[in-house]
Amino acid sequence: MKRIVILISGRGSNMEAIVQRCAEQGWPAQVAAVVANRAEAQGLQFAAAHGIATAVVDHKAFATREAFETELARVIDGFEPDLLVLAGFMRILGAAFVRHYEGRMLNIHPSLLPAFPGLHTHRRALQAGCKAVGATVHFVTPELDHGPIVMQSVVPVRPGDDEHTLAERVLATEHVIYPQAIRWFVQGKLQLEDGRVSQLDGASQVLI
Ligand code: NHR
Ligand code: GAR
Repeated sequence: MKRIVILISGRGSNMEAIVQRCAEQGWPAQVAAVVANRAEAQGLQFAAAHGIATAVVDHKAFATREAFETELARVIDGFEPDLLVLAGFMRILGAAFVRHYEGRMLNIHPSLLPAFPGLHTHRRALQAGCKAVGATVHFVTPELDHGPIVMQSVVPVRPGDDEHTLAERVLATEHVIYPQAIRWFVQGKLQLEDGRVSQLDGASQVLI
């Protein structure tokens, strides 16, 4: 059984989708813990209600990013993860932390990378006049939102869309592609070569 630790900062709807698909589809894996950097993160309640261990490492309690990340890694490593999953985790992570989990840390980002790394992706896509947007699951590397791409979803931008309607349409696809990408990881079906990901088990994109 592969052990998955999920990092969240807020609602945790991607975390919920992962927990549910893992149970329904009988992955060779278990969600060992959900860790948040904010005690108020709503997702902690869902995790606890499902018998999953939870922990909080509040970044505001640390003087430096390094001190926060050292403690975060200590707490995570206590759960002995094979895979670390960022699911709406809102703190940039330094190179030392990222290297410690190299090749076993995934993120979902609400844009079609390499377009729009960073924050406020839907607002920026609307401002740019994009006609399609989406989400990307990628391995995490020290450079923000630049790691090898595992899976992407593409959704249309419709007349009258605002940040919120777009975010909702993209989020529905995140709940499909993130569990699929993680399932491939725990099944050992992802191959990393020359900074690119391949797998032979099905489509690497969802087109709405
Ligand atoms: N860290 C590394 N090294 N590489 C990535 O690809 C990462 C990462 C940490 C988080 C998720 C993320 C995203 O998908 C992620 C990917 C937060 C920020 C940010 O600017 C940017 C990207 C992502 C998450 N955070 C502010 C900060 O100063 C704080 C914002 C807040 O607290 O609301 O850390 O886009
Ligand atoms: C998701 O849309 C995720 O892609 C995005 O935040 C949302 C979290 O929702 N992530 C980022 O913006 C990372 N910078 P959730 O907490 O309900 O999963």
